[in-house]
Amino acid sequence: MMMKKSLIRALLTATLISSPVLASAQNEEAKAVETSDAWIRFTPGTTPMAGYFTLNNASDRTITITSAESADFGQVMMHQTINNNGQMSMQHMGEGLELKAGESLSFNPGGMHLMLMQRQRPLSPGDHVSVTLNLADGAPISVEFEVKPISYEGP
Ligand SMILES: [Cu+2]
Repeated sequence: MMMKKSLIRALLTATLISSPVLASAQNEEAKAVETSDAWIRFTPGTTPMAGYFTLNNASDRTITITSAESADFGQVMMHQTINNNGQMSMQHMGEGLELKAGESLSFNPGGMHLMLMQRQRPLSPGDHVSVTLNLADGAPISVEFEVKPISYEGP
């Protein structure tokens, strides 16, 4: 009986420790911002790659993403694809991306994307890349991306 109880307690503790909610409990802002469907479209060689994901601000206040960075890339920028009469170009999004309370935002092919430049190690489809989103007010948010084949169209 005693052994059973302690086993259950150990299992409960293990579950709690691995919970992402508790892991970010020290950081209310990160806890309230959810990211999902994070993927990177693979490109060969040293060509920059684009990263896509969805952000959901479940908190009760506006957050501002000021920049993004990754140990696997020399530079990460937030870009917006612009379609000017069929002429596609990209624009740096500047100093801050604001997300109001309760708002969701998707980075998608043809729209906003993370421009991942100067890769620091060889990457292949199936690899995982961690990107940090820096906030104007609050601790940074870490997002795990999966590298997908060139032909991948999105989740
Ligand atoms: Cu770009």
